Amino acid sequence: MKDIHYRLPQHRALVTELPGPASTALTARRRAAVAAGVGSSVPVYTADADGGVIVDVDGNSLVDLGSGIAVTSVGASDPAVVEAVREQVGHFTHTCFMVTPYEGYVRVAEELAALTPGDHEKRTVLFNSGAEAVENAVKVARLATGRDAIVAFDHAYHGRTNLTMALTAKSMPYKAHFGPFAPEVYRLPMSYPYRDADGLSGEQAAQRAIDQMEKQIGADSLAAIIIEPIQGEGGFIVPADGFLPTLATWAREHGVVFIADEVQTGFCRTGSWFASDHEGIVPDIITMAKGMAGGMPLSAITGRADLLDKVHPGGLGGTYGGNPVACAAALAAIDTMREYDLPARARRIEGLVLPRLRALADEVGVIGDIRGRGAMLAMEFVQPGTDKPDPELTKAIAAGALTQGVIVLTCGTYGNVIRLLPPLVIGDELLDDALTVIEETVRSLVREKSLV
Ligand code: PLZ
Repeated sequence: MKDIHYRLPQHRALVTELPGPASTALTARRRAAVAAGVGSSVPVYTADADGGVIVDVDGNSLVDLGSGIAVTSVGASDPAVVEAVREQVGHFTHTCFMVTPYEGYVRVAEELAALTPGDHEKRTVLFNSGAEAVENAVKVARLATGRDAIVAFDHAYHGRTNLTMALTAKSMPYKAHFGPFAPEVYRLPMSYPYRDADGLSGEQAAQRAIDQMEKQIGADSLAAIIIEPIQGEGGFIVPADGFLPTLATWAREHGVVFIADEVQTGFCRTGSWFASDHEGIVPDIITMAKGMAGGMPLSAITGRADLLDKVHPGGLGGTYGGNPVACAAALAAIDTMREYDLPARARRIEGLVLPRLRALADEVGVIGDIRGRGAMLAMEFVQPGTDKPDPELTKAIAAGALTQGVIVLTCGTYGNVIRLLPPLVIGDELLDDALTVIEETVRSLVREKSLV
């Protein structure tokens, strides 16, 4: 595997308590200026970031196991991305692709056609955020099929705009009091091996959803099924083998557009370019964002040419969609993913992390499930001897790891999942150090709370 050269020292080093005085002062200013509705998981302000570390405004060097929610897969200051952005801003920052177009947009579309699953003819549209990509995938599916209904799943997360709130499952904090929501969205049971009845196969779980689609909606009213191949915010839920292919096959047979939301799973995160690749799924439309542009805001839908090209000229777009600086960043980030074989690095991270998490689960009685793929791995915390979620312990683990300088994020419908999403360029030693901190934090909290 090709060596990565870092700009910042790749170590964990605390020079103040966390948060330090400079972060605390910024928190006070923030309270007076930034709306309370915007949260931050970590009360520490960023000064610099590279590889697997974030340096804060007090000079602390923290290990980043969150990647800004699965975004900085190539690192937060990948030299190729930095250089491409510098070069592009020196020429033009914006023209609007709908006014005077530019090559970068076309090249990104060519790359996405080559990288996404399937060798059929494809078309791409670029946007700014994951939610915007999801909205547009639904628009295309409705127009192309002439049908209205959309199916989403339990535990799904698809965004915070009005339509995507309707698709997202969890009320608090994403939806509560923000309605009314977009109509014609139906929610069906997911395959969640840890919480499903013992022995329920992926095919059976899919059949349970298919029965509901046929009985409650009717296939000929259904425009699209949208699903995350591994659910992200909902708890890193990996459906049982066979679930996704069975749904995809049924969708194809009934002219229902199968949309894979790979906003979180895409671009090498799960050990292949897309999570759909693992089960050989070829989605009709795939939504992408996060990891694709090395931290710059860019999202995309790529899908079957016959579907995308049905939309009338001018029907899709937006002022900033496919901004030239974001496109330059994406092309550089994709080059880095190839050059350093980031799918292989994600698999290597899985190989280093999974055995450690499994051993920890065997040792303490509070981890109900270990799951995930590549560098998208999670532990689900429960009360000892039960499958009852323990969100308080989960929160305490994230907070405890942070005091030691390790940033980990939580997720899950029940708030009881610790998820690991390191930058794919993180070094082995740094990862090893961060895992040791997590293990020690879990052990000491289990002791302290007498959870046996
Ligand atoms: N689809 C699968 O994971 C974003 C959201 C964090 P945007 N996930 C992180 C939060 O609390 O807002 C996401 C996703 C999947 C769509 C989205 C939405 O992407 O770029 O945040 O709009």
